[in-house]
Amino acid sequence: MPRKKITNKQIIDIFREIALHLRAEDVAFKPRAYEVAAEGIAGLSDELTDLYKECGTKCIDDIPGVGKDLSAKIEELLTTGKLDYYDQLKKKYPFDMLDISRIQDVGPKTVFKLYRVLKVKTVADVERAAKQNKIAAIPGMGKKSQDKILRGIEYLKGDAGRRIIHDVLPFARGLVDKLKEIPSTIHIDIAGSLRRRKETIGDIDLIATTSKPKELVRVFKALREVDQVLEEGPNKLMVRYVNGLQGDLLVLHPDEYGATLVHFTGSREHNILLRERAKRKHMKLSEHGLFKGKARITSRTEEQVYKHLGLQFIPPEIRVGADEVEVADKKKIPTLIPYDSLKGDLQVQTDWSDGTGSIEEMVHAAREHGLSYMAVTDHTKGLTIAHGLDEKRLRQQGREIDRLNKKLRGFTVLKSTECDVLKDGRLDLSDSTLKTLDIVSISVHSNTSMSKVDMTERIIRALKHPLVNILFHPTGRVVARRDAYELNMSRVIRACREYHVALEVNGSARLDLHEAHIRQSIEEGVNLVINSDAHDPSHFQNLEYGIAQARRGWATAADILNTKPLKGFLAALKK
Ligand code: DGT
Ligand code: CA
Ligand code: CA
Ligand code: ZN
Repeated sequence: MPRKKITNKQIIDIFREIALHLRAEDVAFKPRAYEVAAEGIAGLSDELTDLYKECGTKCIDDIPGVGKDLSAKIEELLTTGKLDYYDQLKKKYPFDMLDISRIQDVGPKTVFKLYRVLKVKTVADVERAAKQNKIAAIPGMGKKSQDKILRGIEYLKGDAGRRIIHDVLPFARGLVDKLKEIPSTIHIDIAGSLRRRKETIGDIDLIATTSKPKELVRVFKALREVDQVLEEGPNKLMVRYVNGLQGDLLVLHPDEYGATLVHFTGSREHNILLRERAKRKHMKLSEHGLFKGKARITSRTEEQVYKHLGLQFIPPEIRVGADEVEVADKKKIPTLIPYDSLKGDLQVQTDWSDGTGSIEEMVHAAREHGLSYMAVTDHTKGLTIAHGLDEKRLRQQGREIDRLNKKLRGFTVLKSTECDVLKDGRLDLSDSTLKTLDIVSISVHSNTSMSKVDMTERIIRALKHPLVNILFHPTGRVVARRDAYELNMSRVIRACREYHVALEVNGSARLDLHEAHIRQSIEEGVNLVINSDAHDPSHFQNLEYGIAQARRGWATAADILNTKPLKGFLAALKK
């Protein structure tokens, strides 16, 4: 009998914490399995307890990325409310591994060390220890690390409560789908930062119109995703969801839907620009509608609102309050790259290194995502933690890809690599090996705290290499977790143009390039690609976030090389 209902969020946190412990102990492969399963669960719109009630173990096995071993652990959590393995772990290591390791550059091993030496159990303990200069005194840490940790803690505080979009969008779509099923619902849309596809989301904003407001509110409150109603007004509800996020639901009149959707999509800064513009045209724009004097100007759709204001339609992703209104005034907003327009993915890891899927499994998943080509980019030997490939295994993999391509119809696997850029800018593989590949992609994974000048020189040296085609996750940042390394991006971008190297827009939790650099790259005429950085068959969904990121950087389909079919793509990539 279940002792208490366990939420998806709790299971996710337990798995993520276990993964960190396993990483601290250098256990191979297993940590990844826990992380992938946690991501799979994060993508569910239903609570596992409910799913389990409906269809038992089968529903658990259906979660993307969950294998046999972990499926049994999930079942244990669902039926008993706890996990013996985890409880043992916590008894032995009673500190907040998950929280402390959220501090930038504090890996699981450092957390262990801090606990062993200082007996710190929480982020607050770590902060106190740092302020008392105790971390600087630990051998191998020093004042620099201590300052970094303090900065990291500040960073965390600033971002508290926000979630990465990957964990929020699938959940919100689940809500929308359920509210759409009510026959009296006319519109139901995601608004706010989530509609703008920001990297992190503070709360989920939903707006709806309906012929039966009471019915909508009743159904919404009864959804199993809704944990608690925090506030209830005549047309507005504020709730807490089972995943810990807050959300607003607004129920509106259909005549002003366009104006209200504009308002609640934001951003605040964009809204201010629109309002100023309305004023100059002797109109008034608010959440209640668009008015000229006392007269309401019909604004059923957002398109109508922008049109009345004499503006070209502005896609939500670029409503940031910068120059978008000015550009829309001149009708110069480009057609942003459409979702679902990618034909290939140039960064896919497999079980040859730290991925969970075989090459064939990844091909299968890529096809299901509508792709017709994919590059296999396992890590190289420098990255021992990810079981990087040496020359011999890479050639062996090449032969397997040849065999596979002979079998495949309408799909091509490209031989590639995520070749590590060494500390001095040389590459981790020999030229003779790189020559056997279709595409050479490179990235930085180690020695990331170099000076800005050194890091820039290091990367530019690698870009100069005549065989290099793509620079992966160029700045090293991970959203809400890790800052970019010190880097002169303007110089990197110019070097990419000079040496004809494409920059990656990475759709995983990295979301690296930053949108400002995407825009800058496009202006400088640098080629871009959007990749999933998949480490599991379920990760091709990252492509959507990569596209969102590219749209936020004003990219059109023409700016993104992998919108082209294979032949055109390879021709454009070629030196
Ligand atoms: P978040 O939730 O922090 O990720 O960011 P948003 O943009 O979703 O912010 P939120 O949820 O507070 O409000 C949703 C939208 O509603 C926001 O983008 C613009 C609009 N809005 C809300 N409050 C205000 C306000 O006080 N002034 C203006 N101009 N707009 C507002
Ligand atoms: Ca919001
Ligand atoms: Ca809100
Ligand atoms: Zn990897």
